Amino acid sequence: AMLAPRAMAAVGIVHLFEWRFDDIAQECENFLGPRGFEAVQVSPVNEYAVIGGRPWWERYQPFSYKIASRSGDENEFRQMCERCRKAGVKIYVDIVINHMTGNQPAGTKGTAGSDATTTDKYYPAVPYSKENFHATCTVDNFNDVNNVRNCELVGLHDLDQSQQYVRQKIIDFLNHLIDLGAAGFRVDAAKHIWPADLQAIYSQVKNTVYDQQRPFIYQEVSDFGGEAVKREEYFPLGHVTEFRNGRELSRCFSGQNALKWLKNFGTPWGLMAPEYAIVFVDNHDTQRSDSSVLTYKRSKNYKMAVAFMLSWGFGTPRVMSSFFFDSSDQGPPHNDDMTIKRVGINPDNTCYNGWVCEHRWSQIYGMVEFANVAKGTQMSNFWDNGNNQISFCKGNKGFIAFNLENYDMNVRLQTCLPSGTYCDIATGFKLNNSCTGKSVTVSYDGTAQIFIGSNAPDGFLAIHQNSKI
Ligand code: LM2
Ligand code: CA
Repeated sequence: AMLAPRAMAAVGIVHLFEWRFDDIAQECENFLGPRGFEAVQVSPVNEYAVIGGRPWWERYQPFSYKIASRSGDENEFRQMCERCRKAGVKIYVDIVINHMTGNQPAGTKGTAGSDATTTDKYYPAVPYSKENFHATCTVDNFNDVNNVRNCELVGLHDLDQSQQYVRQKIIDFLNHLIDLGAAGFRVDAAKHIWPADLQAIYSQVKNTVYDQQRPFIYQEVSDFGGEAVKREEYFPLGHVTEFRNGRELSRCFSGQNALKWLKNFGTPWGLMAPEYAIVFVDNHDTQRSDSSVLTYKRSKNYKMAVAFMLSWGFGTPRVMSSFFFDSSDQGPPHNDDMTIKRVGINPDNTCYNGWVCEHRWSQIYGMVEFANVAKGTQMSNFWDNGNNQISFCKGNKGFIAFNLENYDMNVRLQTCLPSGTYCDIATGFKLNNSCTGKSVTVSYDGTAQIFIGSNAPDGFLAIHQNSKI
């Protein structure tokens, strides 16, 4: 059923990985807008190489800046931006501007039907030719900034963004996306592009038609320390992806680091300052390539990690929304003609047709609401059992507890909430002023008996101002 339009500030980005534009538009209207999601990250939208078997990663091999992808064409992109804007949801586009394709077999076409001679670095649909690229060498030395930024990342032909001609092609592409309704950009492989070149490009990009503000820019830079490229170089330019967030939270919520240490989670752990940080548990790369990162495949621990991220309020959170996969190259669910399958929606909000839709799990969208409610509050009353049970308050608006022990948690704790009965959004949700899950009674002194069984499917309990019944 359609929900009323929201009346609250929105928090968080959801990456609708490989979704079709028509499905995204519908999702903005029926789900994301009403539930307080601020923005959608869409997979690359410009023309890219059609690669045999249609792996997801073909989208990271641009052929031109025409808007033509497996998600839809330019017109569908424009309509999606407009429908999402009306629903209060921004569209952030994943832009691939570091490189074009690797060497592809002769005859390979782009998704708009363009030709290219990839072995000669010739892309007539832009047009780029080999003098617009760096000389061929391989990124293989992360101690050398010149190697990282001027050589080819996994064989992808590396553009020379110091050339005014190349900059202008990229600027025109970004301004075209703005004209079509984009409100921001995820800058793919930003680590491999000189910050001064990015600065020159961003400065020529116009304000959005979404709200006449600067586009929201977040740059893909993984920095675990010890490399030549530092995340700080990108702070003057925009936001930066914080990979340490997912690594540390995955360690904690898979039992490799006690939850009690989370008391000061953030910059003391080596994370960048929250005003720059895009935080996430997994992304489309780490969910395939990093087995230590929690994903939908370990759903209980994953939901706990995502719930912690959304409750803690550090940085700008991004939620991953995946398709099921068995092998790392596997592309999105598709029909016989290789078009991407529509996202099927079940009555209980979950998805079918091969889509995981983590953002439609009640614990996750429930915690997005928690994040909206708790926005701007301070954390207080951090409690732990000395090991793997913790709880804390967010102002007098929200309370959350986690149990990762192999025994039940049953403790009387301070919730900081006004007295009353609250619905635990981990086990259910509010429905016509009653709760489909566990109810929690907060007494006049703000305390409540908190029970989380060791075998509970979700391992946390969360109540907040809007879950009062
Ligand atoms: C990213 N962030 O900075 C993306 O998040 C990541 O998904 C991209 O790699 C990468 N940068 C480049 O845009 C993916 C994928 C790679 C894949 C590339 C290009 O993880 O495996 O490389 O996209 O499609 C593939 C092949 C690789 C081959 C390369 C060039 O896997 O073996 O290298 O194409 O043909 C010879
Ligand atoms: Ca480069």
